[in-house]
Amino acid sequence: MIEGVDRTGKTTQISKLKSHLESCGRRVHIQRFPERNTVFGKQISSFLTNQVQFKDEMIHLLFSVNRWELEPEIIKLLESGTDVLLDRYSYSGTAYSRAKGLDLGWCQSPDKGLPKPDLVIYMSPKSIEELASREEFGNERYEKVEFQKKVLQVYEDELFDESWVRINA
Ligand code: DGP
Repeated sequence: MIEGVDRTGKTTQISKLKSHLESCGRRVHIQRFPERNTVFGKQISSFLTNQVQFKDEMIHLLFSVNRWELEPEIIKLLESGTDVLLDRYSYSGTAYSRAKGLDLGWCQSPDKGLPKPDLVIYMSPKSIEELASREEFGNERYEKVEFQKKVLQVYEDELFDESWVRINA
């Protein structure tokens, strides 16, 4: 699983990891979250592009439901021997909602029971200001410097665990 704030290069790094694992002979599938092409993913996409409004609690639950929507598929892939690389997962769910002030335990609860990752790769930025200068920053709802700083703080202070692999983003 790869985690981190917006524009840290998660998607680029995970596709490089996929190529590497495939060159070692493994079968690999990337699952990106949010997965926008599902029933609930479409609602999330409309929210992120500011076409609809949802209460903080509602969008939090929708993101979690989106992970549950894909859970059977992820289990099936794992059982068939395919490596599943997740581009964001439950930690994103907590980081973004916690940054809005929702309770930590409440944020974690709806994801309880989802498959756990074997490894968390965390993309660690030098500063949010540097990320904000990257291409396409600012296109979606959460891409605001002050908000991203809060999300980063949650990753660093409340979620980061010694078992995670920290990569200089
Ligand atoms: P991405 O496709 O990785 O750029 O993610 C889209 C946006 O949604 C990004 O600003 C991060 C945010 N996001 C991703 N997962 C979650 C989640 O589970 N909950 C919340 N509230 N936001 C999320």
